[in-house]
Amino acid sequence: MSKITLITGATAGIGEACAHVFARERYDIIITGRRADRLEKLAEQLRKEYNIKVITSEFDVRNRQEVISKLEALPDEWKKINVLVNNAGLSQGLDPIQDGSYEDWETMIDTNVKGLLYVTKVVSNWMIANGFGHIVNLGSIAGKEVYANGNVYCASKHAVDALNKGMRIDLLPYGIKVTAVHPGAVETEFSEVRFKGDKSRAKKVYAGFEPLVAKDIAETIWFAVSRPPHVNINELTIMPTAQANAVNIYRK
Ligand code: NDP
Ligand code: 8X3
Repeated sequence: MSKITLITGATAGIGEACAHVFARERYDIIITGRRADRLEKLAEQLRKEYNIKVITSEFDVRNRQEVISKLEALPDEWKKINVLVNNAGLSQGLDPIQDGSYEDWETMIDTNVKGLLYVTKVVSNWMIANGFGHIVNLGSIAGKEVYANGNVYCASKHAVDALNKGMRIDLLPYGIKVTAVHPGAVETEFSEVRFKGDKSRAKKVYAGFEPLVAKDIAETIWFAVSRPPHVNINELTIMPTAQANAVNIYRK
């Protein structure tokens, strides 16, 4: 088999773009997410376009038992994973702390933090047994800075930042690389999800400037993954040229 990458949250945005970039680079790919129809459609497209092997695994990263059983059910030859892209994640709401929804908070923490941990535990053990591997964690500028009403989403991405640093230390003796990519504004389904389907509010987030697109992030991840064996990119922050930090965006 070729090298293998497992991408969580490949049904949209950055995860889907990563699937295309890794397929172009001749990796066989495991794509995961909750929307089975999208996974099947993407798998077909990747097989046709790049002539690589693709398998799909439908699970919700918040469900620990499901994560473990679906991953353990993968064929043994697919457990020789070279690259894990911990991408599945989301924001829900943009409210001051006193008005925040318990449900939104739990969804973000369960997905962005606990989901990433569940997948990482299973796959890092395979990587240790295999003697190779590279874990790429999707952080955010929200994991480096805090902005008004971003409270819990920012906290969840600060947790990813800490976990990225922690797993890099813990996996050091095994030669496993660990990288975080922290993007600013990327136009995907992210804001539509954050605003629970309100497309016009989501559109305003990216109005008046040129945001990043998912492919920009996928190519950056590929840059990190394609460094020579002795080089690890610990972390990397990537912003639209029109965005200086979490809050300063120059809009025309
Ligand atoms: P999208 O909404 O376009 O894609 C999110 C992906 O995550 C989907 O494939 C979705 O799949 C998956 N996902 C969400 N919840 C779950 C779950 N419970 N179980 C399994 N999969 C899940 O957003 P992006 O591509 O923009 O986001 C990808 C990552 O990048 C996230 O971690 C996000 O926080 C981060 N990021 C995004 C930025 C942006 O501006 N867009 C900036 C910085 C970081 P499905 O719904 O099918 O399960
Ligand atoms: C997504 C970018 O600025 O909306 O992580 O938090 S931001």
